Amino acid sequence: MITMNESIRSVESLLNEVISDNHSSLNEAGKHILTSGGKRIRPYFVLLAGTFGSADDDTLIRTATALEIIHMASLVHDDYIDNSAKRRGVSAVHEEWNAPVAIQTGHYLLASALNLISGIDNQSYHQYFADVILEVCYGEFAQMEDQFNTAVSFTKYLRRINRKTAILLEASCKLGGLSTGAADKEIYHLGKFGHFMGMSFQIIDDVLDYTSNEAALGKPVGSDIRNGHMTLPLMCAVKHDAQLSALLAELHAGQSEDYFRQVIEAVRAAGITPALDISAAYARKAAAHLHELPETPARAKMQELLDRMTRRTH
Ligand code: 2DE
Ligand code: MG
Ligand code: MG
Ligand code: MG
Ligand code: MG
Repeated sequence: MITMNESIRSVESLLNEVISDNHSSLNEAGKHILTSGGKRIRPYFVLLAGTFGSADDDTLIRTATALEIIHMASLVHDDYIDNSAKRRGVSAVHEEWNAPVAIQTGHYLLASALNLISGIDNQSYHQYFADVILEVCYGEFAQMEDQFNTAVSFTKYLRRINRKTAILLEASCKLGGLSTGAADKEIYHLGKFGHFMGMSFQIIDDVLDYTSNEAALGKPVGSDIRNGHMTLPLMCAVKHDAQLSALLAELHAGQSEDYFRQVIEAVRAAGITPALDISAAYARKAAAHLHELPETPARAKMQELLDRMTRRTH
């Protein structure tokens, strides 16, 4: 079995190989997102989870690379949908080029990922990837349906973030185990770990949208409420602040900057601590599943990444 560093390099070179073809603008837009400094979280977890089994490096590398490309595709489309001009400190594809290039780049990346997966001779893999991509799309649809719906429930919010974010991290951990023939019980705990980490992670993302700033985060802040997305910090704040509920009755897309500033202030005051508590509870659940796995260096690394991801402040 190849080492972790070798595996990371293999993923990186496969990413470069896949995202280079003869269509120059697609190629450039693909490279733009590829080189914008992503943390490669999903590939990392595929590779770490892969250490719990022992076989087939090729499947593992393909899986890690494909999941990163699917993630990249979803971000290119997400930034266009969210009208978000920046990602990782550089301009989003629809901003650097235009909307048609962003739409096409997302499709191109998604097709490239599927092309990679088709090289894995296992029908259940293909089905699993299709299911994951469908869930991400359903999560995004659910979010669209609930846009500007200030009465959306906690349950719906949790279901939505599971679909749009946690499912891909769950898949990363589970597929790492599946690719290398880990025991069923280990695959189960890897999947649960990924799921709970993903829930914690997206709640932090939703908190940072209220608390951080563009320079630190590399993407615009305050965009969820401007786009009419009700997230956990807002939902928690509403429970404690009757004035905020009254304010939300006036929420619509064209509201004034002063209005959005008032909402953001109210959420900062009452919604952050409870949302972070819920995120921390998910991180603890993730850690509990991690501790059901054999105590290895990879497990320690996964714990370290969990801590870093779920305690980040920007
Ligand atoms: C990020 O949420 C969620 C990303 C999922 C986007 C899925 C789309 C469906 P955020 P940030 C667009 C298409 C799927 C494909 C092509 C696989 O809170 O704050 O908007 O980073 O993330 O913008
Ligand atoms: Mg977004
Ligand atoms: Mg979005
Ligand atoms: Mg599309
Ligand atoms: Mg966000």
